[in-house]
Amino acid sequence: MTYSIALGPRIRKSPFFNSSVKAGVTHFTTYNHMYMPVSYGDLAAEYDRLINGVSMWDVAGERQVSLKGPDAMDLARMLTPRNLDGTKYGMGRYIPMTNSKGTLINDPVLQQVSDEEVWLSIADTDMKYWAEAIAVSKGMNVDVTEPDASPLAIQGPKAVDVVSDIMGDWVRDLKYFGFKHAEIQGIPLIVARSGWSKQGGYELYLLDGSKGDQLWDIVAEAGAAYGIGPGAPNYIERVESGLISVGADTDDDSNPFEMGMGKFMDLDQDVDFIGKAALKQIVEDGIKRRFCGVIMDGENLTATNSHQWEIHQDGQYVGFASAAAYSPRLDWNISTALITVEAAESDGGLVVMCDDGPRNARPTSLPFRKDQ
Ligand code: THG
Repeated sequence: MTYSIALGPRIRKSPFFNSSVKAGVTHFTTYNHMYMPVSYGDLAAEYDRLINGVSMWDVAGERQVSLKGPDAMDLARMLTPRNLDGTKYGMGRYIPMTNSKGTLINDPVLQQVSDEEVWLSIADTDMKYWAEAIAVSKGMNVDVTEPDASPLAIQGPKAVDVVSDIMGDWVRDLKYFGFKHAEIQGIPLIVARSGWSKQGGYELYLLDGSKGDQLWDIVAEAGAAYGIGPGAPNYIERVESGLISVGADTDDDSNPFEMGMGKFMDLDQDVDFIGKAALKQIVEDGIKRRFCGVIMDGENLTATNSHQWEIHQDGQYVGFASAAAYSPRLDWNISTALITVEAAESDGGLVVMCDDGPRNARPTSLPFRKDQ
């Protein structure tokens, strides 16, 4: 059976779309209503470049939601249980966002880009409408828009060399999630030390969508000496590293505590953020599930899962596996999973209902790779 997803005007093209096509993209997903590359046809080479070299990714689908105006920071504080005290220009922060039930609805990187403007670099849910609705309901003086800003990620151990060759040695001094406005050959950018991998790297936020191909070429040329090649947020590496993908790893009941985000939560702050009462109740009742890893028996997985796979224990449903893959570095079949606390703390006896049949499995903590 062969089928493909059709292209059309309702889903947007990234400023790097033509460059990705020229570089040989074979598979897209959609992310924030934009096509986003997921493969260039050789997953083993893409994984190897990320682990050992350097890789460039069109992640323009990580759209920005701009909160702009005198109440921008107050609105940001309403949107997250994270305490935003001390936030300043140049310092990004990873923030859980919750609804009134305490459900995790997004997990963006927040950047205060100027005195009265905050950007949320969102995962794949419609936070622009949510943020505007909250602002309107609270009578806040803030404008919520999607700015012309499109991240191009450069990831892997050699990313630091590529980006310092392009931008200058100052990028070596950026702290994790640190960022700064910059320009290269007349192209306005934000340069951030971030990216959805644990291999280190940068994100160049293109601030003029008409210059995507030009920026792509600059990075490809500077990276040639280091063997750069195209890639995409890497399925296997993100599972090894335990990075959260909202929507894939979560469901309509997932709260930040069960997702392991407790360290980003401050329920005692004065701010009356959305979900505060529900989250306090969740803490009082104790969490019922835990985001963890599972290691599965059987032949090496040759395909990833296209939907969440049920996990059973003693014949009972205990949760689901969300991103399963064979890890070449660990030589294990691994998956992220959201399962009952009892199942997560058991020694084994899990059964994952994979597409090719049930596999015995055991739980483990995240990340799978403890050395990073
Ligand atoms: N970069 C940018 N925008 C993004 C992502 C990104 N938007 C979508 C998505 N990724 C948002 N989700 C995440 C999830 C995890 C991380 C960043 C964004 C991440 N987490 C580290 C971890 O969990 O170990 C660090 C968290 C911390 O310690 O603060 O990096 O990647 N622009």
